[in-house]
Amino acid sequence: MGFRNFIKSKTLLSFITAFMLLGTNVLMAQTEAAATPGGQPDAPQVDWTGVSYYLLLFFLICLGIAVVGKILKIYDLTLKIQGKKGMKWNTVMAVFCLVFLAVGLYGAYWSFTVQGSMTLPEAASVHGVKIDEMFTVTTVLTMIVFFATQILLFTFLFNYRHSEKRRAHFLPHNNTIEKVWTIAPAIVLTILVVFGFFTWQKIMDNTDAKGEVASINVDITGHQFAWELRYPGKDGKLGPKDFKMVSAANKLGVNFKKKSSFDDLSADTMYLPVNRSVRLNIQAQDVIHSVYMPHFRVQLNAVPGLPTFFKFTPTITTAQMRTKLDDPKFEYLVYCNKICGGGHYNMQKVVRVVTEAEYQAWLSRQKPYLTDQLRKELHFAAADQPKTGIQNRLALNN
Ligand SMILES: [Cu+2]
Repeated sequence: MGFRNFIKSKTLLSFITAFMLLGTNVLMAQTEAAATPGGQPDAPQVDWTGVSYYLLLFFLICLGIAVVGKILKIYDLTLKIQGKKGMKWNTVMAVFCLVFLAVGLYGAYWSFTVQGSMTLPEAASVHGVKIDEMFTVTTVLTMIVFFATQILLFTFLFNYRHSEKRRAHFLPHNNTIEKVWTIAPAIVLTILVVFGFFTWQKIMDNTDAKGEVASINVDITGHQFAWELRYPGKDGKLGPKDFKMVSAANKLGVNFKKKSSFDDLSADTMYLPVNRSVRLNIQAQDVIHSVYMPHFRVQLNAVPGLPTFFKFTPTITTAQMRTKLDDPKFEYLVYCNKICGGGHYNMQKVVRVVTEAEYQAWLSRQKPYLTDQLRKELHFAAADQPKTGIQNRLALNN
């Protein structure tokens, strides 16, 4: 036994030593990096010393609890040796249950108040408000169940702890109870699912409402690792695409056999006019990406070979949101929300919601997708097939 304990304490000691060494190592590496003139002191760093500190603290607390437990056990034994009754372990455990309930409920309260304030600002789109409503309803319902069941569970454990004066009642089966706890959650869940189903159907409804101005079509294409944007030109139509036409100058593979392709514009920032319906045409060129615009509660996967779209209406301009959040640097962003490879974290673009006038002014400044280089490239291609209409049109444009 003695030897075994020795081994155990040795393992524990080497464990603690390893953690301390790891801590100092990382600390030294960090000071070194900060001292190097070429180092980037501003870059966010994971504070591993902090992590090992908390792990150590956790193990120390466990050790402390174990020591207190042993002391109580010895106290208990001495009581028994003296011919006394010994400790009431059931009462100790029951009190611990109440303590656990109080600490747990405080933890839940803490996460609501502290982390709750880190959630997204109010939805900046028409359908986003509905999604938020659904989220609130689900959260309120599940939280009622959470608090009720936790309080019941731990107060029952406390109230009905072992007692010499009480006999437990044996209840092998009760149909009424079974029915209640099966049917009640089934009804609540069905309501939530049906509610969600109709909301999603409304969001994905692609028909224009009566009297609504036609949606603005914006092409968003994901590839490793960037989003490419294409806006329609004066005709309001986006030219069709063909993956076989993708080249260095024609990144998206726009088909220039169609007239509608010629006035298409390429853009670096996604500008959207406020209160106008936008239809994002979503595509991917290599792996699955995901268009994610959290402030508008928009997310849809970009799947290679499967064009999808998402129609929504932004309601709050960037300027308005900046005032609301009291953050003059605030920008809406479109992210990629699928881990699509090494550069995934960098796959984002700024989205600016502006007034109609600002949007038109911005649109007039955008460069055509059909660059000089692409014209040259197409001209060569057209020369091989003299019978296509492209050559003539290109000749006119040149
Ligand atoms: Cu991606």
